[in-house]
Amino acid sequence: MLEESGDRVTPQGLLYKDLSHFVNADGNYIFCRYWEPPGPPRALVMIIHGAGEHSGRYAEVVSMLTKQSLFVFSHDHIGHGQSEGKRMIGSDFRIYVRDCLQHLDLMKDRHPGLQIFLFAHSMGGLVAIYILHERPEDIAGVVFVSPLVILNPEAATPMKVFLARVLDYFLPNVSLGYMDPHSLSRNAKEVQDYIDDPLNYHGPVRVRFAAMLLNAVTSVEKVLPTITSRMLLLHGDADKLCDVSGSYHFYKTAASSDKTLKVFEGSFHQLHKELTEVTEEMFELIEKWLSDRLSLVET
Ligand code: 9JX
Repeated sequence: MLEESGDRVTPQGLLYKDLSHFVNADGNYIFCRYWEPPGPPRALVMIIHGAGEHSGRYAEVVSMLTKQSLFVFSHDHIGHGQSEGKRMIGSDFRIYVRDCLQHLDLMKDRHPGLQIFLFAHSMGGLVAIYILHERPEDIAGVVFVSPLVILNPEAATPMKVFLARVLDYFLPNVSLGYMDPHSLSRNAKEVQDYIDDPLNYHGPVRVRFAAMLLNAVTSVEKVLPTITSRMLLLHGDADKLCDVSGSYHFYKTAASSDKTLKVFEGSFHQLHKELTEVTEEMFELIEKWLSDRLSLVET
């Protein structure tokens, strides 16, 4: 794989041959990150990032996980961060899922016998639900942080949904406006960090991308009752992007016997970059949830 990379460069101009990557089924180069724990790993955790961001935004989550002797890995979705692909122009949501499964298989082969957990945020949560649907036996459990299950009903009014679908046919590149990061966290420093990070997408939301997400959210409805995996669901009840009702609905609908939902009062979307007390509490919860399940042998 590596010798094929030749002179292929990331959107930022770095050579892929100098970076961790894999080549997906369409021949696109996907940028990967790996964080090894100090000792032998107890399990693997795959981080699945959200729309418009990238795998480098999980440093705090990563250090919490590697401290627990977990081997963490992730990649930038196509069209994101240091991976190839047009920026935030989704052709098909299944490509995100397919590429994740490829990376998962790669890591399963490299670390046979280790359990694999997922840590998924926002749109990454929607990707994770589809992964669970396709490979329930491969995943030991999932931590969902503000998963995208239902779009905020105020943002996605029936009229806007209808318009997005019609426009998608004629004008897929039309801008629907910008996402406001100030509405996603109460922590001003985190908002500024997000704005200053050039690997995030700072352009407008295009019709094509919104329509793709709408379709993926609509289709997931049938998938939810088929989910049987262990899961920890974390969501802020003041989330203006992915409504908390999505997590309530997922919690009620999933067939899992081991499921936990924790709602953070007054918190916005970006729980792992929220006010310190919120972020600390959620990290403690995740640590405890994972350590309680690490020793469990799959039944
Ligand atoms: C985005 C839709 C979900 C159109 C985006 C402080 C998502 C911080 C931050 C990174 C938020 C993570 C999440 C653009 C255009 C559904 C504040 C869209 C969307 C659409 C994700 C990840 C900002 C947003 N914010 N999101 N981030 N994103 O999946 O770290 S820090 Cl429809």
